[in-house]
Amino acid sequence: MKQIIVYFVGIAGSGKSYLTKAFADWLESMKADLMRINLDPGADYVPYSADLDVREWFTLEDIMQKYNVGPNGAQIISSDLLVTLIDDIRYEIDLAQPDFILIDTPGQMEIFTLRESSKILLEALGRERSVMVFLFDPVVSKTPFGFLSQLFMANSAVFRLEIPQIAVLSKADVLRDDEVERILRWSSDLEYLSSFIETKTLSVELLRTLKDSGLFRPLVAVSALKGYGMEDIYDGIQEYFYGGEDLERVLF
Ligand SMILES: Nc1nc2c(ncn2[C@@H]2O[C@H](COP(=O)(O)OP(=O)(O)OP(=O)(O)O)[C@@H](O)[C@H]2O)c(=O)[nH]1
Ligand SMILES: [Mg+2]
Repeated sequence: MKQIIVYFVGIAGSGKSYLTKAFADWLESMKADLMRINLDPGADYVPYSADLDVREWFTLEDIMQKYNVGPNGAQIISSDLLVTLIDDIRYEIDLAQPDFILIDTPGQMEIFTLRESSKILLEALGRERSVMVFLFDPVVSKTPFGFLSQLFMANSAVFRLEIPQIAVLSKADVLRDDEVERILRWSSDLEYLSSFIETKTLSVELLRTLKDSGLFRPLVAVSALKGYGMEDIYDGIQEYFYGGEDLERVLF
């Protein structure tokens, strides 16, 4: 059985840290060994107890002071500094030998998806055993164009990181049932989504292209708060790495 690394990626405030916690708790209840890694040096608070935390090395605040830059500059510097931690992270993983390594990525998703250092880190930890959970923000996803923007962001993360993706509708508990249903249907039924978008826009053509390229993925509704959807994430991982084989037999 191979170790699996799960990166939680999504826009600021989309629920990455809480989902890291909820999925970790769920895996633990299934008796899996895991590590939780916080890669966000700007986090004031993380809701889980991190087994490895970038803030042990530096925080955004430290960097702002040391380099005399504002928060955005500090984000970029801290992202570049991540590569200096690779050996330490690898050492800790080798020591603990967990089944799952859950990685909570920095608040601003572009810091993680667009900077070269993340790709170097991902490569060093093992691309072939990596998967990302991409969180669609529930409020942004409520409107058709908001949903589309999230879809493009999700795909930009795939283009950049080049690892498989499980797309989830985060914090689904904040939406009404009919809203959840509609968003899930947008993600699986191109014609239905098109009917919400004015025709003659580029978007409809773009959607077809995305669909033809296999970049249109059905969303899974999850709630870290209520704890649902964890098994779906797990099943998605299972599908990617074991082609539908019953992972429970392999793992637990
Ligand atoms: N209702 C509800 N609220 C949630 C859920 N998950 C997270 N939240 C809330 O949403 C806010 C942001 O959640 P985080 O997990 O910190 O989001 P994040 O993507 O890690 O945020 P940054 O790292 O700051 O960008 C917090 O105030 C949480 O309490 C959920 O499943 N349901
Ligand atoms: Mg966070």
